Amino acid sequence: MAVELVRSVCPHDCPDTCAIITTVENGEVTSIAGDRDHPITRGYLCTKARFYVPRITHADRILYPQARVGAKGGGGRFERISWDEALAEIAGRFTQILAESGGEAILPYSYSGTLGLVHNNGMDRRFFYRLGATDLLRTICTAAGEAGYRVTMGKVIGPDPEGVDQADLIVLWGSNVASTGPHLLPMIKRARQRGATLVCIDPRPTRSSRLADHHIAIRPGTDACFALGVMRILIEEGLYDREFVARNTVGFEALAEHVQAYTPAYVEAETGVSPETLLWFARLYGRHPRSVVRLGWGMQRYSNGGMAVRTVACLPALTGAWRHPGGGVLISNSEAFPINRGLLHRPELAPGPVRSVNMVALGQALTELTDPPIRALYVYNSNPAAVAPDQEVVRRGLSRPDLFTVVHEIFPTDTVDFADIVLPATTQFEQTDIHSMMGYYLNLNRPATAPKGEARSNHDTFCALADALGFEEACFRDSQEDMVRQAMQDTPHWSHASYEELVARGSVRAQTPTTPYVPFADGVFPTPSGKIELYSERMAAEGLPGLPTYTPLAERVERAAAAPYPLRLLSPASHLMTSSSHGNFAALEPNERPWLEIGSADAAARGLADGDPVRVWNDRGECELVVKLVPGLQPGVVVTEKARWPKLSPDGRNVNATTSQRRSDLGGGATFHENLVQVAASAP
Ligand SMILES: Nc1nc2c(c(=O)[nH]1)N[C@H]1C(S)=C(S)[C@@H](COP(=O)(O)OP(=O)(O)OC[C@H]3O[C@@H](n4cnc5c(=O)[nH]c(N)nc54)[C@H](O)[C@@H]3O)O[C@H]1N2
Ligand SMILES: Nc1nc2c(c(=O)[nH]1)N[C@H]1C(S)=C(S)[C@@H](COP(=O)(O)OP(=O)(O)OC[C@H]3O[C@@H](n4cnc5c(=O)[nH]c(N)nc54)[C@H](O)[C@@H]3O)O[C@H]1N2
Ligand code: SF4
Ligand SMILES: [Mo]
Repeated sequence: MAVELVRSVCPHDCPDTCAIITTVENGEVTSIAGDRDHPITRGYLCTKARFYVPRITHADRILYPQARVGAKGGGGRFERISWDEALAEIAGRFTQILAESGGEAILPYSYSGTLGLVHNNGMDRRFFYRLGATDLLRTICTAAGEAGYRVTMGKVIGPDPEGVDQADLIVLWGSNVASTGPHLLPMIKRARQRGATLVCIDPRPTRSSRLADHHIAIRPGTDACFALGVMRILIEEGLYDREFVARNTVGFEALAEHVQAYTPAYVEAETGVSPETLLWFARLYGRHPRSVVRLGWGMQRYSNGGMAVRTVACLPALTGAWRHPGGGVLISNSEAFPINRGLLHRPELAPGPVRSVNMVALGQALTELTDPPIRALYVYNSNPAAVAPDQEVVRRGLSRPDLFTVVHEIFPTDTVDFADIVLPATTQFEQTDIHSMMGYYLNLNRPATAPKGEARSNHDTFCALADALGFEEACFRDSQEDMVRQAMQDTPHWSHASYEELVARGSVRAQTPTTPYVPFADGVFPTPSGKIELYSERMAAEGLPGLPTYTPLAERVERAAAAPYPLRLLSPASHLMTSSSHGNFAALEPNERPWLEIGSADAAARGLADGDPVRVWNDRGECELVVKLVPGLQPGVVVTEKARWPKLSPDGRNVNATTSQRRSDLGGGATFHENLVQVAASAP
């Protein structure tokens, strides 16, 4: 028997980007394991990894191109067609639309099916630029927080994750790493063995809060208020690093004045956190400058989310946490050591300026946009019928008989049900790709097995479509390997890396003077002023608050008994899925149901017991869930998971039937957690 070990990378939307060793026997993948030698993976893969091998040969996989016959949206059937027929149909429809309405009548829709640079950041971008298609603003996940973080720090650059174990204080702030980025846990454990304290700031109990020394159950959407209250105490009690502040920040005097409004009483009224807890946390934070705040994306999925991140990002500037390895605020390192995106994307292929559509507002784009209306939608790496907000409107758009929809997928998702043409996609084990891991590493994925059926990768499909449309530019003939090389070409931090070295070692680390690297040690910050901006002139020039400021949520809870929607429904990441990916596997797990976590008082007020089916609704829509009593959950807050497969749910919908297309204050991000609903027992 021929046994081979191949290096793979987990492609799913997870900061950990595990380095995987794949065992291949007689050409088929038989098992996977985390790479023991990788300093971050350290041989561990999370619980979701058990789905990865069965996915490859699963009976439900889409293996051939298909064309829809009959109704859109689940009622129709699909018939097998050849790749040549599929490509000719797509090229023909696109050519007609280009001639009649222009490229802007075509909308790509993609996000995080794979995070690979080749299959999510390469030929696809070239293709849609060349077509002159409407530009998709990919805002559904991190846009608000990244925009907010940039205001304070200039770029999305944070501490080196490999320094986290040197911290004396670790704060998990709106971040459930035990589910959503578990490779931080061993680092946290090492820090705690040295005596570090772990605090979790999250409205609900989570797997992560259960590991923490202290859990601060903040009211959703009020983090900026809490952080400003902390700053007030730090300044009042002199618990800040005067020298660091003087040398590296702008706006301290104005901030010191401004935070006077954030009294403990006001903070308690807004956040629900008592003055004692506020004081305790502020002193803990102020007395432990060797600290890291691991900021998750949960707290920025609100109308005030950009400012919330901008505000929390000011905290380490006061204590000087940036001086220490691993210290500061760690939200992402996506801009720390950039790869050559320009060479991958080739924006110069565009025929001219084009309009943009924010992906959060897909529903509006498909139902309201004119001049030209969207006539063709091309979906890859995404499952909008499950993940996009305001699901009823999205479905209305996807159901339009005059919309030509292509969906390139591995599994028959809800979105596939709306396709005119379905294309079969490869899994990660059938393609070459390169992945950024936590900003600090590039990991190479090599094909372990031949594509199943007639599956084709995103890269190969866009090359074939470019050919069918007669695009003559040489860049449409680049191979997957060419793309890997181009990603590293002419980049300051990756010039030491080569394709050959990646093949030999699987992974390379960015060139940094030290490990862990301490960013900003030179005192230069990539903001307009060159310093950490406690006050931002640019924000003020845009008519926004120049100082970090708390603005209550737009979708406000009315505390009156007659309020129609008195509960805030959070829908964060589940433990067993990655967004909607693996939803078809998770649904088969014992005891797995679409849960609604609810606290004792809110359940009692509605006569609900554990396991009861409930209806959850607001003006936008409704979905059916099953009660899971969580006695420790604060009143007024209910929780479900972000993206179960609607078609595997009791009423064919998921939580996104209730979420809104409202955009955040900065960055045009999604506001999934802002969602107000009512809950009642389902009619029997
Ligand atoms: N297992 C698993 N892992 C995943 C994913 C998955 O679906 N499943 N998804 C991946 C993706 S796409 C992403 S973006 C990341 C997301 O992972 P995270 O960054 O952890 O983000 P969320 O899951 O949205 O929310 C994290 C926490 O924020 C809390 N939260 C909600 N509102 C607030 C608030 O106002 N303030 C505070 N302080 N906390 C709040 C939620 O209760 C939740 O526990 O995880 C990735 N990893
Ligand atoms: N209510 C609520 N909704 C949310 C969120 C929330 O917090 N609450 N979070 C949002 C967040 S953070 C995110 S990132 C989005 C994620 O939303 P999406 O980006 O849509 O991610 P997935 O749900 O994982 O769907 C990805 C799809 O791509 C397919 N795929 C995988 N690999 C490939 C490939 O190589 N080629 C092709 N063509 N397809 C492939 C997978 O089979 C899967 O169906 O969801 C958002 N939705
Ligand atoms: S989902 Fe995250 S932790 Fe799990 S295997 Fe993939 S990269 Fe690793
Ligand atoms: Mo995300």
